[in-house]
Amino acid sequence: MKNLTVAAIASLAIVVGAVSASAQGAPATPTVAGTIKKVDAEQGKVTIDHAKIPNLDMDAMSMVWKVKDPEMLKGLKAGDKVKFTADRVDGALTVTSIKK
Ligand SMILES: [Cu+2]
Repeated sequence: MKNLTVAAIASLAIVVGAVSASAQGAPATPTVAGTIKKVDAEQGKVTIDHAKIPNLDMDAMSMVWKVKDPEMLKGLKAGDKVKFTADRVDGALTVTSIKK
C-alpha cells in the first residue's frame, strides 16, 4: 500500500509539473532557421533544409513539409533563407509559420 501511494504521488507530481511548465508559456514551437529548396504551392508543400528542431526532436536535415496554409508560400522561392516554426498537426509534420 505504501509503495502504491508513493507511486501515485510521484505520477501526480509529474502531471502537475507538466501542466505548470506549459502554463508558464514555455515556447512550444521554437523558431527554426532554414533554407528553402523547393516550393510546391499547388500541393501546399515546401522543401526546407532546416536546422535542429527541438520540439520535434529532429536533427538538421532537408525534407518536405506540409504548410498550415498554402497562402504562407506566397513570395517564397528556392534559395530563400527563412525562419519557421513547425509542429505535428493531426499527425502530419507541418510548418505553422514561416518568414524570410
Ligand atoms: Cu526534418
